[in-house]
Amino acid sequence: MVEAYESLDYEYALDHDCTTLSRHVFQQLQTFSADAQDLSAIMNRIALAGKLIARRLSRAGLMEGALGFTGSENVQGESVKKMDVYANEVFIAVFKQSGLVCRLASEEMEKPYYIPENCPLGRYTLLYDPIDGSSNVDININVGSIFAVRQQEGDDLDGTASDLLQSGRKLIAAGYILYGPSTVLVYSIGKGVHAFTLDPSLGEFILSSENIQMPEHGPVYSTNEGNFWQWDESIRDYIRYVHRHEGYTARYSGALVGDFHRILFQGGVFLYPGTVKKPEGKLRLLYETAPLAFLAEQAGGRASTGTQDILDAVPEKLHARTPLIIGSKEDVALVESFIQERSRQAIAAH
Ligand code: AHM
Ligand code: MG
Repeated sequence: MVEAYESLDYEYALDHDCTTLSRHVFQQLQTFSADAQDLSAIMNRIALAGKLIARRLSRAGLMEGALGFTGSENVQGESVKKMDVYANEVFIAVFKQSGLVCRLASEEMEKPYYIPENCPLGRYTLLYDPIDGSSNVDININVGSIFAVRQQEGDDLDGTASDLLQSGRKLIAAGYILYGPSTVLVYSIGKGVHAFTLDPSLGEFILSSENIQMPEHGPVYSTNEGNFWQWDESIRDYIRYVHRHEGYTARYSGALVGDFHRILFQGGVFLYPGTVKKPEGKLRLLYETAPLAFLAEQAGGRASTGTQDILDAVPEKLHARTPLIIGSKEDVALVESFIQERSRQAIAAH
């Protein structure tokens, strides 16, 4: 009798240990169709990129030339770090041989990178931010990679990738890899949000949390309050509100992936609003805000620009930016209520 119970325990433990990412994708789709195989293979490639980046990050402090700036600027005019370049190239390298992805569009590249030999078959585009929160890299604090997958529409013969200038409702998968004390991959293919932890002894991402549900409210508000002086009055109203009410706590790491990860599990809200001078804010729609909005909605949370759902926002160019308010439903609605109130007052004053 005792033996029988023990063997059941093993069975459970092994099953848990063996839920790899590709197996999970097939389980979710309940089919081995060509589309399911593509998606599973794409997720596997993303996981490989995550492992390569995690490996380099874990030894970067001991390596010559792994940390610091390259001395050049990217298309957005930001100083590029050596890890940004490495991680960007890792994604290209793992997808070059895949036969799956025809285009890669990244925060670090002015134009999409085409892999023509993949295009007849692999009509997918990968959108990604190779290292999100790169100011954290040199000081050994968490960073992430953000990704999203879309089906290519049309032939894109002129190389403008104009089909990407549509709303985030077109995403078929999205997620991120968080390089923290452990490496965690979180993804959704539109069937809930699931987290996998990299088991270094196996070299595999193993399922660690399934069907994650974001709490409807949480104590955390996460924003760079150093920007207070440049914000619109409505955002200042919200910050004054949390300063004056019990039950709020501030958490801000400088890496969106890490801040979002906390909120995904524990609830709360992350804000990167626009400023009076730059109303569109800092974060990029295609590579940062839309992929995380896809996850937030899948987990029962919300993501808003302040005036519309992030997933409804249509970029006017590849590197378009949007303000971001993302997290628990109630907390996002509270921030929006301050924005609505100020706009009502502005209309009434005219
Ligand atoms: P990056 O992708 O170039 O690193 O920029 C995005 C990052 C986010 O991860 C983070 O939330 C934000 O920029 C931090 O910006 P700031 O330093 O202005 O607070
Ligand atoms: Mg980023």
